[in-house]
Amino acid sequence: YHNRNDLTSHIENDEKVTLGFAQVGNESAWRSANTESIIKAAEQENVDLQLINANNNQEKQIAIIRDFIKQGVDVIAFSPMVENGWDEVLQEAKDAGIPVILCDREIKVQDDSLWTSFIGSDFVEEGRRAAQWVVDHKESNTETVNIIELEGTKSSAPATDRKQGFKEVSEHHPNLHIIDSLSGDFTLGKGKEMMEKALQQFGSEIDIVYSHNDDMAIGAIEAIEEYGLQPGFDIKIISIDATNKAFKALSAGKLNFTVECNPLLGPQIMQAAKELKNGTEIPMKIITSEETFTQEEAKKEIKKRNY
Ligand code: GYE
Repeated sequence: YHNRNDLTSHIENDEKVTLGFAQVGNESAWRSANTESIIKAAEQENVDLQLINANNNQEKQIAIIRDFIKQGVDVIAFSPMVENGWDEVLQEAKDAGIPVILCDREIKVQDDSLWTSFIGSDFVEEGRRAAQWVVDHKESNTETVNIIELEGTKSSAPATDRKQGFKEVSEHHPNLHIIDSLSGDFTLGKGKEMMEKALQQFGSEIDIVYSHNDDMAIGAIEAIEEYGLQPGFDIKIISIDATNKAFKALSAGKLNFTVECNPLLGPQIMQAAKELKNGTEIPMKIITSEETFTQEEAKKEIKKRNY
């Protein structure tokens, strides 16, 4: 039988961690997989999770975080919609002694002690990998390659970094021209709308579409088909996330390449929340490992995926 203090310490350790998660929205298939991973991991790890959706609105996301501070949760986590505008509310969290975990997107603040840990991917590397495929598949070093870029949510870390990464590689190849960059806000609908606009302006001049996520790439595929061209052939398309939508389009020959971005961050977030509650130091950055997929590789991989 446990003596008194073992029992007490046991109860203290098992006291449920309360985690407030301010989710950015439900803008893409990646985001749905991310939300599901967080909810599932909280159940498995016995974490008392409150996940509230900000519907891609920063003011709402700040209000949700303020409410968690008022409730006095143990830990706050969120996927910052954009990079700027977090200093004030995170200062309030710090003053309340509540540690903050950044999930999948980073921020720019005056004082980096306002957040404790970032769990996510290296978006700049994802952009480089996308551009490397274009470099490896271009027919010549002189023939002009016209590229349309579909950007994610303006001022978000993934959009900024994926743009930068692509440029870091493409700028060494003078025949690669980004003829226009349009913001599709990471959604299928806006991605389709922007691609329609690009087709109106450039038509079959377009050789490649570089999309910052799969949902906008699927929108672009629909727009290209409705315009009367063959996506994957007349216009090649590369995207990022590697969700099921991308694997289906790769297998159908309508998408040419996708760079993985791992949404299954739930287990790492719960682990970090528990360690913070127990006063354990945790790393400032936890970067997840990722791959890339061609049409051939997609046919095999699709069976292993559940998102
Ligand atoms: O690529 C996109 C989602 O922040 C990494 O946001 C995430 C991005 C992801 O809408 O599909």
